[in-house]
Amino acid sequence: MSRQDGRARRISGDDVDDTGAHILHVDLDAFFASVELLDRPDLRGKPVIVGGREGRSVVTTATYEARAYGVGSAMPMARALQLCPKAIVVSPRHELYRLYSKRVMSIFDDITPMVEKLSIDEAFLDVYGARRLLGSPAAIARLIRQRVYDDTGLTCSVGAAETKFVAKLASGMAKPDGVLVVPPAQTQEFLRPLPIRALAGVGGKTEEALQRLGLRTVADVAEIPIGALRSAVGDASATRLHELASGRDPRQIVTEQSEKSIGHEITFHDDVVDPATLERELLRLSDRVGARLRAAGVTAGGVALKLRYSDFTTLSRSRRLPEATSVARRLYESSVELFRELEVRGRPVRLIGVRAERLSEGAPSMSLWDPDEEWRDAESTVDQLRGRFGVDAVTSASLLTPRPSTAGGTRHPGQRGT
Ligand code: TTP
Ligand code: MG
Repeated sequence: MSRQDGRARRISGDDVDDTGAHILHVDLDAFFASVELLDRPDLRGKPVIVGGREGRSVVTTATYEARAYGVGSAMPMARALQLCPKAIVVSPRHELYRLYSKRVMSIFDDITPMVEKLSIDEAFLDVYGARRLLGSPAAIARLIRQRVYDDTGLTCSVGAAETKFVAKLASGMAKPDGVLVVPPAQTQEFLRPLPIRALAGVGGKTEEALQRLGLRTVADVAEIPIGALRSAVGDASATRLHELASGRDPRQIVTEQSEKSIGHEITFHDDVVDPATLERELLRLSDRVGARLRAAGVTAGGVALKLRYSDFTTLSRSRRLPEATSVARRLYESSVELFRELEVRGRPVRLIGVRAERLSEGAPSMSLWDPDEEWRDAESTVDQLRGRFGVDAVTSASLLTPRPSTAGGTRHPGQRGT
C-alpha cells in the first residue's frame, strides 16, 4: 500500500463494534522517511524522498507530502524529481531502519507471542488471547500505536478484522496514522465495492484475465460462477480469489517458531559473579516469561536455563515440569534448581536466560486442590496492572533491589529462533 498518499484515508470512530476483529495488521507510516525525519525535524511537513541520487537509483519511499505529487516506492529517482522538483532527497541508512524495526517488533512481542513479522515494518498480530489482559482489539490497536510512538517517535497504522486479508486492506486504508476496524458482520459490505486489484496477489496477468471477463470489483469476483473463474485464471487461483472475495481467509498467524518456546535472556554490562544476583535475575526473567505464557493462553511443560560465562562458554540445561503451568513462580523454582546444579562457583556470568518449552494450548488442568491458586491469582493481578500501566510498572517485591546494569536489555530468544 505504499503508493497511497492518504487522500482516501478511512478510520474508525470510537464506537465501532470490534468484537471478533482480533487479527491486527500493523504497518509503519512512510517508514524509512519517518526515521530520517526523527534526525531532521526541520524537514517535517516537506516532500522528502529516501533513495540514491545516482543515475539509475529508485525511490525506496517518500513522505506523504511527496506522495501528493505522485511520487511512490520503486519509482526511478529521475522521474520522482520530475514530478516533485522541490523534493529533498535523503540517502538511505539501512542499518538504522533495522534497529528501529527491532524496537517496534519487540513492542509487538510484549503484546502477544502471536506475532507474524511480514517485512521490516509490518506484522500481523492475533490478539484473541491478549484481550482478557489488554482489552478489545481496538483498545489494543490504540495501545500499540501509543507504545510505538512513545518508544520511537514513529507513527503506524492498524487494521483490525476477522481475517488477515481484510486486516491488511484496512491498515492500508487507515494510513497514515490511523486505525480502521472492520467488524466481521460488515466484511462483505467492506470488500464488495473495492477494485479487483485489492484481492491479494492480483496484478499483471491475473488482473487482465479478470478484466477480460468483465470483472471490475471484488463483488463481481464473489458472484461469478467459480467455473468461469477457473477457466480464466486456473484452479488454484480461482479458489483463492473466490474465497478472498467472499470474505473468507483461513490463513492463521504463523509465528517464527509457531510458539514452540517462549524465552527471555539478559546480557550484563559487567559480568556477574554473585549467585544471589543471578537468582534474582532468574525471578525477573521467569516473571516475564510467565506473563507471556498467560497472555498467549498457553502453558509450559518444561523449562530451560541458558548461561554464558565471560569466556563465551555457553551452557543450556532443561527439565520437564511435574505439571504444565503458566505460573512464573514454578518456572522460577525450576530454573533456580537448574542453576544450582550447574555449580557456577564464582565464574563470571555474562548472560542468563529462561525459556518455557513444551508449550500447549489452554489453561492448566486444575485438580480439586490447586496448590498454585494463590500464585495464579497474584500473577493475574500483576498482568492486569501491567496491561494498564506497562510491562515495567509492576515487579515482584523481591526484585526491588538495585539490578546489575545490562547490555541491550532483555531479548526474546523464543521469537528469534536463537
Ligand atoms: P512500505 O510499508 O510498503 O511503505 P512505507 O512504510 O514507506 O509507507 P506506508 O506503509 O505508509 O505506505 O515499505 C516499508 C519500507 O520498505 C519503506 O519505508 C521503504 C522500503 N521499501 C523499499 O525500499 N522499496 C519498495 O519498493 C518498497 C515498497 C518499500
Ligand atoms: Mg509501511
